[in-house]
Amino acid sequence: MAFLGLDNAGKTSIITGITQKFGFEEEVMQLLPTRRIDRETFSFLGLEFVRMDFGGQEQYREQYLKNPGKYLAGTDLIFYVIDVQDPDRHIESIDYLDEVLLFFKEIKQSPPIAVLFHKFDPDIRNDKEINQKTLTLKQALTRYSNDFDIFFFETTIYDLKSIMDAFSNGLSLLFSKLELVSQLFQEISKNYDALLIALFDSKGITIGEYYKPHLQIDEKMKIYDAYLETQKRIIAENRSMYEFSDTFKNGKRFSGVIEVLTFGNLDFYLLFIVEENEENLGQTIEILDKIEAAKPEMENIIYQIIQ
Ligand SMILES: Nc1nc2c(ncn2[C@@H]2O[C@H](COP(=O)(O)OP(=O)(O)O)[C@@H](O)[C@H]2O)c(=O)[nH]1
Ligand SMILES: [Mg+2]
Repeated sequence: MAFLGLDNAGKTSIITGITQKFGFEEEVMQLLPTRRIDRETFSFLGLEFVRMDFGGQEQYREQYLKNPGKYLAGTDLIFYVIDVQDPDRHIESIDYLDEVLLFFKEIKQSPPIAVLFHKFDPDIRNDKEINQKTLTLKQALTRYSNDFDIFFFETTIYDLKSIMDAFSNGLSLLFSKLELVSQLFQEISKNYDALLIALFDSKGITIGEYYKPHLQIDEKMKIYDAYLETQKRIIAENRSMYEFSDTFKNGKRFSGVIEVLTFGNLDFYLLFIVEENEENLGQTIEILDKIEAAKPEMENIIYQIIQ
């Protein structure tokens, strides 16, 4: 799996964000430019992956493109990062992607490509010009879709969920069975009034997820933050289940339960979120019952995925 893009696009920051879920912003500010390629291995669903951060300075780009067989061949998944706040370099960025994809076409490989429109910070999310430029980029990129599966994401280090979503969705392209998880959650959510049901691996990568369509982006962020906080506690206290509740910006409260599912040496975290109902204090117990009811099917699917 390769992270590619121009220098300064934010590749190393994204990887740092994925790797260290907590307080990574400070660290990112002191990053030095990546020289050539940083390799790191990690495992997901029991399989080993090599994550490669390709330094994006011109001299390195030339080097990869001169000998792409050495650097790029065999890549199973590409994350291509574009800085939306630097439109002066968009053409340069597209040219680079062009050359990379030309190489893959020549060797008849077609790894899926997740394009990350990065630095889509909360304060510019509604910026007309940036949105327009991003749209133009997307239109330019669709010409690759005959030869490659290409997916778009908008990310920023100020919203870790946006980065984890892009990464999880990218990875899920390599595991066709992951769809089953989200499908199951959708089924379950019909029977129970859940705001969100999600399954994460121990690193916070989403295996599957369902949420009510009306759930706002800041509500999702809030839930994810609460989830990360709780997951930390679960690990610190060596628990197998944890209940928590918190408040959205609009004052509404939500309750959550996390249950740890263990398969061999792999831990998974099942998250169930419902809106809190003050008149019904027995609700948490009901959620627990629902999770219990859904567990056998859940476990069955995880078995299929990690085989
Ligand atoms: N505003 C903003 N700055 C970012 C974001 N991600 C990274 N940066 C900054 O962009 C610069 C380049 O990041 P870096 O990860 O080194 O880019 P790389 O060369 O692609 O690896 C650094 O100063 C980061 O702090 C983001 O989402 N928003
Ligand atoms: Mg870098």
